[in-house]
Amino acid sequence: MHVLISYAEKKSTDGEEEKLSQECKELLLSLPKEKGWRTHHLYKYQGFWCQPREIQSIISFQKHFQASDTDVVLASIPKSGTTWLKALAFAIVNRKRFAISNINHPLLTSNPHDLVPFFEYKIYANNQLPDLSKLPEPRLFGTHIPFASLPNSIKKSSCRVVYISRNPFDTFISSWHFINKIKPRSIAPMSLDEAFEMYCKGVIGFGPFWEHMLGYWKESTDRPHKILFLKYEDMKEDISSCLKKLAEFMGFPFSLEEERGGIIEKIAKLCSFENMKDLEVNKSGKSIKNFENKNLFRKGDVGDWVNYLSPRQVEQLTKVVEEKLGGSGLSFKVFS
Ligand code: PAP
Repeated sequence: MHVLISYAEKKSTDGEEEKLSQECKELLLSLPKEKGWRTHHLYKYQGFWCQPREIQSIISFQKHFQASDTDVVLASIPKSGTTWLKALAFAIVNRKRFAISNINHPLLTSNPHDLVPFFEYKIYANNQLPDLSKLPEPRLFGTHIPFASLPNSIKKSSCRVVYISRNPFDTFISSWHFINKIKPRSIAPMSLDEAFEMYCKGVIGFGPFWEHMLGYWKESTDRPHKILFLKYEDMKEDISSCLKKLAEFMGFPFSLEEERGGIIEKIAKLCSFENMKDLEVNKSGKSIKNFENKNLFRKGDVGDWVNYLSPRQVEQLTKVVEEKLGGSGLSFKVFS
């Protein structure tokens, strides 16, 4: 009875929770919650913050997904360069099927999120048991879920995981811009100062950011054949070396002949920020959950945070980063 009353009370404030299963609604009542960035609330599920609808699809994913040894999972905390990594990985593993210079290459007409679907936003969003058997091999998937919460079949099979990380200063600024562009009208705009305080407390989708990064970082140092840990800033600085590393790790190394033919430069150009931002599909199309693709391409710079954060905020976030990541061996370049 208590559960029913509490849910009825909550329902009036949380429209986004109405479509959830009864199991999920009841689960939400037992979880810690905070004000959300673009939903009324974020809930702490298995140690990370997420939106109500994501929890339902994450539960299905955790229960039902069966990894195959050839799968590649591309993981990140939002706004770390996921779209870029998806484009690069798709171009690499499919280069025999779709020549990079082909004027009909799928990356010219589809957003990378449609070519490499997210488990939590797409595959399990409205379907507990999607049929994934017909996807071409290697299957490429995306996720923002922390390492500890991935299904066992991903952790235990020989499938590979590529993680892209980005310095927390730029990730914060990118998240703040993105959220204010895509939030529903019913949610008030979030000021930079308010978002900043939440970010420093760890309250952001899939955060705390430090736990997200450390989960994949530790696993990548323990099992380097299983997890490749990439940094956005390294990719901006030297895309060729990163592409070689990525191709080898995924089991699709470039041959000498391919390298001599300029394949690395061609992939880098096809997936570059400038090229992708100007494509019609990324200027006017929509992908995951009906989001406008144009919001996925803002500036693509390293160090844009200097234009937004006050000296006090820089000091505060520096302290958080030092306290949480110091001693882990993980560090970031924060200036361009
Ligand atoms: P997602 O988590 O919603 O998928 P994600 O792709 O991880 O977003 O991050 C978007 C950021 O990557 C944006 O950064 P900004 O806000 O600082 O500009 C976006 O501009 C940047 N980005 C998108 N595509 C590319 C690309 N091809 N090369 C470099 N950066 C990119």
